[in-house]
Amino acid sequence: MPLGDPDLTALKPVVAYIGLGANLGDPARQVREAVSRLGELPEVEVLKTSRLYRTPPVGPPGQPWYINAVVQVKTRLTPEELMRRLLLIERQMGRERGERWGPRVIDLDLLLYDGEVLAGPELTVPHPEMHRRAFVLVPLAEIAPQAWHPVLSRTARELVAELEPAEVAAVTPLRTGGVK
Ligand code: 5RW
Ligand code: CA
Ligand code: CA
Repeated sequence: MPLGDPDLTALKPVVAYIGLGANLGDPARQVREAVSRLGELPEVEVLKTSRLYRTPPVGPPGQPWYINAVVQVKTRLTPEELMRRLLLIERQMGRERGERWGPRVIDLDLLLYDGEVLAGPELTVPHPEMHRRAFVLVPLAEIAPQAWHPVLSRTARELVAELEPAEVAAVTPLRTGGVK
């Protein structure tokens, strides 16, 4: 690579976790579509995908329930560049920026990146809210109970255990496709 080229990639592939959420339009369809678009990125391999969960909204009252999921990916992108790709997918899928924590067609959050702690102007990793949110931690613990929060020094499973039981219980797998 010529000297001075911006290097958009980490040196070696790392594991990262991405949270997905939607509560406008056809939320389950949009979450599946976003997982598919993530996997189609040449620099991103989707290793694991959680089930889809129905979750009560956190934020301004009166919005519809969400569908949430978490994926584990392998990537050579830096966290900043990965975040840029997430925002691009959001925009391509019609996300409009409205009220903070308001309803959305799709939301992609970088939760964890290779055990790193980042606090920059455009990106904070781990995601600053993830450890309090059952809609993040329950699907994360489903696919990676040992995933490590490098600031709190806790696993995903331990963080779930520290939530209010009623908040965990409200996060329920979407029933889909089966007979009965
Ligand atoms: C807040 C995203 C905290 C991640 C936000 C966080 C939601 C939600 C929001 C979601 C449910 C942005 N996003 N409520 N409220 N699901 N149930 O995806 F960790 S606001
Ligand atoms: Ca790919
Ligand atoms: Ca977001």
